[in-house]
Amino acid sequence: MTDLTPSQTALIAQLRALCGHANVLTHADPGADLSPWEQDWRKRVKGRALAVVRPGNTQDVAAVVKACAAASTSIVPQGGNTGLVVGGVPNGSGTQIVLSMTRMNAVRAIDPANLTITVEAGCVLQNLQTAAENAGFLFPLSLGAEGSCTIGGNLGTNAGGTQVVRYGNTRELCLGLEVVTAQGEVWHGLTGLRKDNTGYDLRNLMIGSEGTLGIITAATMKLYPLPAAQLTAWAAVPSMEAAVQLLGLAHQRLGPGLTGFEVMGQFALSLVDKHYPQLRVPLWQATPWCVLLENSDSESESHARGQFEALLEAALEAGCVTDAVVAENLTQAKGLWHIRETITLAQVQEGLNIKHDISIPVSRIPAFVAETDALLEREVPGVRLVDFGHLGDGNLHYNVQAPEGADEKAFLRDFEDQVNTLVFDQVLKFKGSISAEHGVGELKVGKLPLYKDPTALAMMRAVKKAMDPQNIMNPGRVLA
Ligand code: FAD
Ligand code: 2HG
Ligand code: ZN
Repeated sequence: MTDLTPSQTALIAQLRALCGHANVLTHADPGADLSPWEQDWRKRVKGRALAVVRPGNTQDVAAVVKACAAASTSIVPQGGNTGLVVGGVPNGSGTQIVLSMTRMNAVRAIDPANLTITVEAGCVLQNLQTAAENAGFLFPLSLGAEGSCTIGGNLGTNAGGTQVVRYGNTRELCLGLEVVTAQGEVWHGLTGLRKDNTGYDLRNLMIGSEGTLGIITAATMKLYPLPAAQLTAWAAVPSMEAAVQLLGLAHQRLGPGLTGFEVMGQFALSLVDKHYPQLRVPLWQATPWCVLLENSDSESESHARGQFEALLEAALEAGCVTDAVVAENLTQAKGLWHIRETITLAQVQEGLNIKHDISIPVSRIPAFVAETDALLEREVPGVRLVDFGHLGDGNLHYNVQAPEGADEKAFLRDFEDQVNTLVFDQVLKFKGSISAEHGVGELKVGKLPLYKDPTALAMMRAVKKAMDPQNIMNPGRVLA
């Protein structure tokens, strides 16, 4: 620890006294490797932490925050470190604490009559889903990173995923929070109430704040009855207009049974086919777009199948579907969903890329895609578009891959800003948002003021100043 200041050395000693020596990791430790906490998932940024602190309970979190506040040391909360916008890793200064929440992973309570589950923030999403299922309930939040992301990170980013069309974002699934404030005080907000009009909605202020207002230590989340049947279909559609038409039909015919509606462009699926041929992607070669739909039914499998077949027949007749397969069983359904979830990994295999996680009113998505594709091809000849996402929510992952054979680092250096500006200007024109579900983090912090309503930004700054006047909570993320 020779290059630390005396006050940093004293802080680390204090944190070790609070959380236990083994739960405070530093670069000076023998054989230390802090890169799992310092490197972001996309390998866009590698920061350097003063220390990684792993508290075991809420009182420890509060004490750590008080100690850091007294030492004017900033804190980066971290869950599973699967975030895609560089929000959960430290900056390069070597002065920030990473507060890793993964030791706080207990399921505290399940209340079957209230349809709620209370968990600690470091609980891995998949473990939360399993705990709910073991108690006979559904916890519907579902995303590709569910094996390692935590509910604290899901709340921090207000994650979306593949069931939003029916159940909403993480925000809609949360009833109460326990939070440690930037002053190290504990807000006991685990109410589990569905109605509470006693003033400002602090819960919703914390959700989606990306660790910039405080630390979520536990949450009370909604549970739902397990569906009697869940059926999945994979459909080839001739155009984005046809995909939107199919969505309308699916809403009409399935009502609340429509629990998933994903669109996948041909190039996105070709990457899965190229890098994961064992997954056997269906129907992709003969069509520009495929759609993955899910029908959840509270009656029976045969009822769900009947509804699904009638929907697909109507869609074939209307010409918005050209071919389709319905999964015969759960294993086949999981296989189809696995293909969809593998697009992100296939894109990583193909090389560094530029991500745009955008939302546009569903009705305007076909025009957005046609116009923006043409503009990009004109500006960056040969550019490859990895276009897929949660069409049911008006959320596209409009990702941009370097032209075939191009040097990907040079591509990012030379084109990232230009491509972002082009796409975000289009998003503004179509009255959309530059972040639908991944958040702002550090990657979009410079762009936010250009695309967010100035009055909204001013209110956000006022909230941040009031709640974190020392600016120690994840500084430089969301707001510059
Ligand atoms: P981290 O990455 O550790 O942190 C994310 C942010 O939350 C950071 O700003 C961090 O400071 C803050 N944070 C973490 N814990 C807390 C806490 N306890 N209190 C306060 N702030 C906290 N996102 C979607 O919305 N939909 C998807 O479909 C989706 N799919 C994905 C697929 C893959 C393969 C990957 C790698 C990511 C995907 N994501 C998706 C990104 C998504 O944001 C994360 O997977 C998840 O929500 C982040 O959880 P985490 O625990 O990993 O958080
Ligand atoms: C998904 O929907 C995730 O799979 C990741 O949000 C999207 O890789 C992406 O751009
Ligand atoms: Zn997504």
